[in-house]
Amino acid sequence: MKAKRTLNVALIGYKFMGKAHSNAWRQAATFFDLPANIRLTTICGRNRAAVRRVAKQFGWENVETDWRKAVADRKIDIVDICTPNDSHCEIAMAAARNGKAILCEKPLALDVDQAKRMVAAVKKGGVVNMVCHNYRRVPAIALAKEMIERGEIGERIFHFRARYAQDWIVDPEFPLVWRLQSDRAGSGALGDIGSHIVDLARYLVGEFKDVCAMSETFVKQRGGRRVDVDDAVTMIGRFRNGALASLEATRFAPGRKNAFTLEINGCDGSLVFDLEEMNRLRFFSRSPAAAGQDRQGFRDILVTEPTHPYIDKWWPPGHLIGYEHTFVHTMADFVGAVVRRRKAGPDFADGLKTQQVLEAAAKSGRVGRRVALN
Ligand code: SOE
Repeated sequence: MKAKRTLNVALIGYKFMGKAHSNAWRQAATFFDLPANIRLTTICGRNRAAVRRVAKQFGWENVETDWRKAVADRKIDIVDICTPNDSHCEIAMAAARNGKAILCEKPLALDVDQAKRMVAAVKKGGVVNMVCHNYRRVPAIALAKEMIERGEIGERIFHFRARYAQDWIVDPEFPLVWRLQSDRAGSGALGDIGSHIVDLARYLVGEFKDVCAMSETFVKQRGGRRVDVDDAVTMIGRFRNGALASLEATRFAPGRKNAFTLEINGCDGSLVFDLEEMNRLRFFSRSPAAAGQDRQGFRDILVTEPTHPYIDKWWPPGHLIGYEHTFVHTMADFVGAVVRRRKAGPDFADGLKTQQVLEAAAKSGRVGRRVALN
């Protein structure tokens, strides 16, 4: 039996996403029969003491304060980018030049121009690459994808409707953190959480033909500094396959902590998902076989069967999984792609298409009219 190769990972970033990814690298190696061993080789961050604490907490072997050294380290196979959006491009391009496989947190970049450069770099480097849109790997979302592909809600989709709502910056006294600065984040709710629902729209329904959007910055000053990103955005759009999109991303919905819901209506049925009940998928079928004339209604699927995506690696039916498992599923699929040198969706080319929709939405908000996607 050929010994498994070992993939050395360098993680750039150590805060919220750095911790979610650290946990996921460990759990993927534990719960999934990966085609390679995973080594938590190096974790990078500017604050050595803080990075040391996270390294100790999650078992990273080495601490580095200069990401360039980690990216150039010949023993590193995978670079995992969990930094603020403004450094994604520079780090990814350096990693591609050094022949590293790259996992990059969403959104891919600050703008389309950077995203295009990242796509060109990974193409030139011939390296496996993925954008970490973890919600694609919620089992209920992966099941929805399978059901749509099997035609269970019909060949024709009419509507994709999604809302991603949070409330962490409703307080005007909340400070101007990097996610609220356009030079660090690129945009506000649009790129941070809007990128998730645009990615899911593209994944579940198809590519956009055009979009029309309106955004608002409700709190215009924080700490005496002007807020130059959107606090909320509302988008409508049309897919190339004729379906209509209604999307909303807001950080000003008191009580909604990290709530995203989606509904897809097809000619033969509908699917409904709510992240606050992430182990469930609601399904309505118009097919006569599904229910007698007076027995129609949404079926509430508990997505915990071993036949459901990823679930066989976890617990018996009815024992639920959580937000952190979506990152574990992402790492497991990414490692498979790295070892087999195949595409791991969504890759950077996907990330570029999502960035183009985000940029079209921002442009639409500025010019006050619909913007086509070329
Ligand atoms: C903040 O809005 C945030 O951490 C996003 O950046 C993540 O992508 C999302 O999954 C949770 O909320």
